[in-house]
Amino acid sequence: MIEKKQVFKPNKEFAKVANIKNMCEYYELQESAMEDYEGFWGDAAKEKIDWIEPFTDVLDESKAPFVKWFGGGKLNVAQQCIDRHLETRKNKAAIIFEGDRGDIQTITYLDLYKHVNRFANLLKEDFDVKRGDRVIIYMPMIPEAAYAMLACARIGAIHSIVFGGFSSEALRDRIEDAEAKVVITADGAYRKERPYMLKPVVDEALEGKTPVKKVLVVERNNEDVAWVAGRDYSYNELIKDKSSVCEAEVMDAEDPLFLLYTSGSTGKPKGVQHNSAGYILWAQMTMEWVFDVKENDTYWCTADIGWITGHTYIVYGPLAMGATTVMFEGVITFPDAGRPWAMVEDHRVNQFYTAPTAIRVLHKMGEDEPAKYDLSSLKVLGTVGEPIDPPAWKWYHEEVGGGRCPIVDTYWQTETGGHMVSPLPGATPIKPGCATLPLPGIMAEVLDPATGEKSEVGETGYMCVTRPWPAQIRNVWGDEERYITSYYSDVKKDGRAVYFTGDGAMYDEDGYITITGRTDDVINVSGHRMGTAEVEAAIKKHSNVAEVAVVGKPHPLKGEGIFAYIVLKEDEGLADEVEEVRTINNIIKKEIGNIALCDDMVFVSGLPKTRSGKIMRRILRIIAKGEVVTQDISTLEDPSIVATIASKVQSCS
Ligand code: 6R9
Repeated sequence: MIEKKQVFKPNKEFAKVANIKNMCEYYELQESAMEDYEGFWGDAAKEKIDWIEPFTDVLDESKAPFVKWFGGGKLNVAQQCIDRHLETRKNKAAIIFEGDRGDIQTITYLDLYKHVNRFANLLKEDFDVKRGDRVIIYMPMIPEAAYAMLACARIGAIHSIVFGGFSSEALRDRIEDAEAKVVITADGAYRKERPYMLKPVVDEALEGKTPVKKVLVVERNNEDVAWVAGRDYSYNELIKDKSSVCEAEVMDAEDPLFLLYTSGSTGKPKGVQHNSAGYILWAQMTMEWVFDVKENDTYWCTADIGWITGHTYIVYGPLAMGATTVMFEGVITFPDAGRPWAMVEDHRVNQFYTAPTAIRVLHKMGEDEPAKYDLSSLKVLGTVGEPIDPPAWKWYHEEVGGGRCPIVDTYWQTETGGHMVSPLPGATPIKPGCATLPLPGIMAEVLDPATGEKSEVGETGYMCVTRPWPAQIRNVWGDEERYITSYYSDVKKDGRAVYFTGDGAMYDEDGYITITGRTDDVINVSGHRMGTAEVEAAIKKHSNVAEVAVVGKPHPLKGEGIFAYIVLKEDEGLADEVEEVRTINNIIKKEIGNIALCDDMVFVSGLPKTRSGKIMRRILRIIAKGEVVTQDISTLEDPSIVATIASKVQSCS
């Protein structure tokens, strides 16, 4: 077993040519940001972005926590990702697509330019999409999804991608909240060599009153789908006669680029709003620093574009820096757990980025698979989404990375736009399971919420960011109050509200940061955020449910599983419970999607509550883990309920 304390120094050969070569360079950069914050970011923005008009102001904090970056600057993010590369990279692969069934497409930067412009013209001419309009993208992992994103960026429309695993109700909620006028979808796609469908989910989501006027359907699996005349249009038909030239809209630095809905501890998912310049700047900078991607490298991130990782690290970041990004439609364990390694070998992948949950599954299903392939092209391995446990780290490092590739454990969130705390592969001595240090320019600190002071070594504190950064969330779509209460109301430093991530964290003796997990009612299932309140709201839709409390429980593969305690209105015994589980699962599938299905559902006679009626989730978490409740429960409304619940859970497990 690798001890957590073991330190892995960067490979000297790698460091020599890395973008950041040693810790001195790192500290110099970070100190220069501390000394002259606006100078640091202003220089970066001047160097990295092809401005249509230069910015006149770096950071405006006058309405903090609502901030503005690069005021006066004008740009277009699609140009930053495509046009500016045409001079030197027009025949370079921008996207290498591998389909579920092994079909491959290589899309050069020039191809990408044409596809995106045609798409943009289609949206403008046939769908009347204008600057500032919201466009929902509900798509499989196919190149057209990336074209759709960039086409929106090109004409100044705001896209909001909804993960293809979300249900019609979840899609409807997001459409309504964003007041989207267009949905871009596909008939479906392929998973494990079988077609699956998306269009029917869109049809359901648009039943009744909806702001959506038109639906664009990309044909991928050519299965039959229902068609609403005057609303549904075929992409493959409309795109045929579109011009491959489309002038890019001149956008302000702070014009919104996209919304991405994510779970919070309360209420419905929040529309995290990212704006143009700051987001694309940081997407590009972190690609260069954290993955150390070089001109001839091929980079692969296994995420889905429905999550922030797919936005920043499949599409925007790699393309902004002119890299080659691999996009994969399929399932990484199909046809067997050698699939990703076969792909690394085939495409000579240099940087591979995935989630610990995927590593655990690949390890379990195919411990010896990596050895069957030539993985010598790999230079950097990355993880994201949740803490990585030592056995998974060790296997990833030794079997996949051949012991030579640094593992960058990247800590960040939908709201942060890009990486926040992460090793730099040529510089940072790495400790397994530890996200290490804030990236240059990022003032991430672990604070004691009571005092706003830095936490002591070994004490869990709150993971905060004490200065605004360019890629930060700008607002919760249409809800400024929620932006403040969600992120700027828990911690103050020197009397000023600072950004709180919702995560706990801890410093070690070297000042390294280890993320200890969420401090709120958000659970992390396979690296995806799930709000307990959302799952509870879905379960409550069942007419026979009186009360419900959902908590996270450690899960060997998923990181955390979903555990629901349910009080039924009429409890008619065990036979009924089986039926109720089925009914509730169906409701969850309809309201949220399969990703929110509970791992455990236990029917109990009551929930532990304080006298003021607050559910004691802490106790429920302890019982879910199978541990003994040792804390004082005498103040509960009905202390005896704890033992009753615990014995029910024991009998179910
Ligand atoms: C990028 C992404 C964010 C939450 C975050 C934290 C957890 C992400 C992590 C990590 C430990 C890491 N998280 N990266 N925990 N180590 N390297 O995952 O965004 O879906 O918004 O989730 O994921 O709890 O707050 P998002």
